[in-house]
Amino acid sequence: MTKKTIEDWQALAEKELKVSPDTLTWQTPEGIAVKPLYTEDDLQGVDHLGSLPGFAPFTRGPRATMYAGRPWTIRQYAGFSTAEASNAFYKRNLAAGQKGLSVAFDLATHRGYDSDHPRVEGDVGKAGVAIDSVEDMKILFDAIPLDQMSVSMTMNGAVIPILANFIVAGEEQGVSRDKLSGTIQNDILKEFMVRNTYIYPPEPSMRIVADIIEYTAKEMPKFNSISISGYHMQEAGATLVQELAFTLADGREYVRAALAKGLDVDEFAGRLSFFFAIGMNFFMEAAKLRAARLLWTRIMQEFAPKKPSSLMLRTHCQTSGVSLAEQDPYNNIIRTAFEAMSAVLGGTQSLHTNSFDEAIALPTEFSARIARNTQLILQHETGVTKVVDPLAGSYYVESLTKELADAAWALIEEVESLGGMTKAVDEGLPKRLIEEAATRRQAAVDRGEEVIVGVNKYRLETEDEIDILDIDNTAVRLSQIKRLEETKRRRDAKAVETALAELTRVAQTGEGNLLAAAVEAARARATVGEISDAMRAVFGDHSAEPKVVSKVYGDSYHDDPEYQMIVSRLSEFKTALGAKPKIMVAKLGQDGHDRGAKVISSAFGDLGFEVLAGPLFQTPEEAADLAISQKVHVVGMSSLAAGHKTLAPQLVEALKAKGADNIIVVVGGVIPRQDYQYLLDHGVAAVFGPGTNVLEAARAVMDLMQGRLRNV
Ligand code: MLC
Ligand code: 5AD
Repeated sequence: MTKKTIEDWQALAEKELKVSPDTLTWQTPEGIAVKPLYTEDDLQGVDHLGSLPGFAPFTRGPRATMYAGRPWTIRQYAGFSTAEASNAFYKRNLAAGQKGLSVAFDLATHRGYDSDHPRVEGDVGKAGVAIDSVEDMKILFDAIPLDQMSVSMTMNGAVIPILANFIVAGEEQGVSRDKLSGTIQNDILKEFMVRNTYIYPPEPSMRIVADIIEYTAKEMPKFNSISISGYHMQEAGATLVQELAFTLADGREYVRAALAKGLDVDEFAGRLSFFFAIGMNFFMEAAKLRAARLLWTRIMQEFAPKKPSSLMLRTHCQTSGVSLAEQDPYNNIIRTAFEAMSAVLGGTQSLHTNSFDEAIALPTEFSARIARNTQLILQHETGVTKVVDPLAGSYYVESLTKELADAAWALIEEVESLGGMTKAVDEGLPKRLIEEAATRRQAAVDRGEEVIVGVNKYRLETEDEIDILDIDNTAVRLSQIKRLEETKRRRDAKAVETALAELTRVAQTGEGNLLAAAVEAARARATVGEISDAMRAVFGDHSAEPKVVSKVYGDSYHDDPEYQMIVSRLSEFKTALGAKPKIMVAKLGQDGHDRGAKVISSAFGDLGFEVLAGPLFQTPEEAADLAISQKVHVVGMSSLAAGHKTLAPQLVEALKAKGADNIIVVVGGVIPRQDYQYLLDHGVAAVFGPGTNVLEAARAVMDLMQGRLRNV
């Protein structure tokens, strides 16, 4: 048989298709052209081929034997309500096959507020567990031996008091800090870009990161000092190239900050760790992890480390939350299983699989079981653990690995030309690029160009309700306040005062280590809020000016008649109102997840609304004042952290009390159907759940405005 050439294939394909096979090329959001066929020609110029797992540049994995030697850690992120409830949940999960812990804290804790603070009434115990002091931390790990169990803690804002509490909880369990194993997220740059649970401005925040790297390098050899995270970038809408580039550029910035403290690169580099999201682009996600390891080695070589482990990227992965839908929610089990398989083929060290009720609420016992079992089945039944890096040598995956690495490297160089990631974040480059990508994607989904089964295609006529976890936020708050009071009563007030004064001094002078000082304060039972405030006194609070991208959503629609109809209806409104219809998009409480708010602001702006993007972290009272002073017609409250049942009625009441009940309140975001009627009964005019098409939301808001106009 004569060997066929690519031209032969082209000709045959054209005969099959009746058009050129080039028409099958898929332009991904990354700007990568994925062809229908890859051959050995595509391996030309791929120079990482031939490397072996366990050796630099680690494309094939950081360990020589990978899962054949030891499977990845099944590490489910969880936390809700009180320390008692979360501790019991952890123990049940560990008994059922989970291998590592991963703590989700509530937003009050994230932002350095104790549970009795008036700004956090809607947030306590909602999106994670409430921790106010060592007393709570000890309960959280009760009967969980901290010398054996590795614990990840997702904490960035209040990272100093939380890590200090963990160290003291270990101590009081009889485990000295050198024996503690685990990871602290401690990645503040991405908070300024996308996740928004920062407290202090960038400069002191970077000192905090470096102090933690220093302290753990010297005192906690088994503890990973940071989890440099791209996950939240993808959740916020970033393309995979953006996620890859900005995460690695963040990593480089942290290395520089640690070196500036006088550390030797080999003292800390082996304990830097990473965290990526794994979405639905199956092969590209696996290739992304391979490319990440390749590029990290390249970046670290600049710092000339001597230990091979200093060049090695180890990572946790979580399946994508944003890829999951509220509609037909059992589809999410299938999505998560594919994403998990992709993370594993990419060589992750640790994995969280999301629960199918993700788009609606926190996991229930049942949905958490399915999520965990997805990993157990992968590990025990599919055979994927038996062979190291099974995708190696695939024409497509190898070439994609290189393409992703090249594209990300170009973006990393762009960041470098701005002076590094802190500067780029200051200038807003990553945030802007990510928000543009998010808005473009929303338009693609709304237009049905990107198919989501059960949402914009094959949608069910009627949806069955599913059981969800609902947390009695008031009960949690009251029990937290009770323990806070007890702790304060029992402690030596003088010792607390002295320790907090010392922490403030360390913050002020730049001498000494913030974490070391906070450990003393935590031991004396200073609270998370007090320790945060002792630094707030010097560092101040960070506040960000919300900026909204424009013309991205609108441009995707060009001259689409449906879109134009809304635009012209809005301009008729303008004539009737004597002003542009004005909407304020509000974020209340400590919920910093603002992708939805940003996308809505941007798209509504393009349609012709005047949009006021409210600042993050407002109280209902503050939002009402702003809405009234800015003369808005509508307030759209975006809620993703489960505070809606407390905060939306308070907003309605605040407007009413100020004589502004003519302002329409609508609520959008992660709102379970079970809560719609409650919100409507409390004065909310409409609720837009996950998966709402933006044009439909705009039409609904206009209908509401029209109704009010008629009533005037
Ligand atoms: C591993 N080991 C092996 C081996 N593979 N030994 C022999 N043969 C093999 N094949 C050893 C390792 O060297 C290590 O020991 C030990 O086994 C554990 O393996 P690991 O690969 O390091 O896994 P793990 O301990 O699970 O650590 C993974 C990690 C870490 C490095 C990625 O940082 C981590 O657990 N991250 C989790 C982060 C997380 O859960 N984040 C949640 C974010 S949720 P040794 O001694 O070398 O350590 C979020 C959402 C939100 O952020 O709220 O926004
Ligand atoms: N418990 C379990 N999972 C959580 N997530 C966030 N908070 C919790 C929690 N308390 C997950 C969701 C979300 C991602 C950021 O982390 O999957 O999308």
